[in-house]
Amino acid sequence: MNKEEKILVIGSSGQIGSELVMALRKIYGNNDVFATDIKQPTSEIKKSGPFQILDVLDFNNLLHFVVRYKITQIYNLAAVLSGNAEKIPLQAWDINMKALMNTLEVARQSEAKKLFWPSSIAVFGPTTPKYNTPQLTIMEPTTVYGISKVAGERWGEYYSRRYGVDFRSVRYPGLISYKTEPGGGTTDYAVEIFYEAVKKKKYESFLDKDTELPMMFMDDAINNTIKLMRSDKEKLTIKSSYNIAGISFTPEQLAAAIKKRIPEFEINYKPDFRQKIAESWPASIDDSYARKDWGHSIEYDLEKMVDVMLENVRKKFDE
Ligand code: AKB
Repeated sequence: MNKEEKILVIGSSGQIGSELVMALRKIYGNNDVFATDIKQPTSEIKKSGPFQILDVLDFNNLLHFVVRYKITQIYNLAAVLSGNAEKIPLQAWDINMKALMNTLEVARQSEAKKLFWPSSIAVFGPTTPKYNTPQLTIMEPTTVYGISKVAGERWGEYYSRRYGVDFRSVRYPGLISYKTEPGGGTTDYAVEIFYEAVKKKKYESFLDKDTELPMMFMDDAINNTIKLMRSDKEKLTIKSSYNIAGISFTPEQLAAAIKKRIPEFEINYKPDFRQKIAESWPASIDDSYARKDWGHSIEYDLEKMVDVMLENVRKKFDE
């Protein structure tokens, strides 16, 4: 069955894409996973299989690509993240929505019926229950990124019910990884801190010390994303996007875990505009639907994640 799948990853040079492509190539074979982006990819992606510059905003090119390479599944990871989107609200809305609508339409018009699109904890807002945030609850986001994610979830469900597009999605928490740095998110502090801890032994956090947010190590995010995409469609009761939980912590707790391993490490706090965004988001997530429907589970707790991050960020500086 794997042999017949041809997979297109849009946004393959970003934080998620650069790891997802390699994981998919292990499963489906190097030549059947097509990496595309408007930026150059990592050398490992370039060397291991097909990569092409492709702009998801160009509908005709996208459709042509999908038909030409007989694509059966699309992962569309292109997005302007929360912090950056607040600086260019209208542009961010246009990019995020057009990127999604183009892939939904391509899925409708082609054989690439299975579509993954990432939603986010940003769909929630200050009126949402903050702890153990339920799957089905109040969604009144205050950021343009969050508004685009709620709208995107609705459109995904619409295309699924009306046109039979096999739309699948998770609400990612902050993702922590070392291969490619994130860009422009509110949860990015939890990645930056490792680089600064290794390089300078100090970090100035743009979120306050007690701002608790849901996070997840990238390996868990990738494994669960692929698990969702390989699950039986009949088992999926949520047609929009699944809550998935990883680990929740504050900047102070993360700094303490780093200090245990780097005793000289110091942190100070200088909250900027992203503090307000973070305060509007949940602190922890109830992912019981994802666990029950398709077996969502995680392997990395805070301690294990900090060990792996420090080991690999150190290696990067030694290279
Ligand atoms: C962001 O901070 O914007 C993202 C997200 C939680 O979706 N990491």
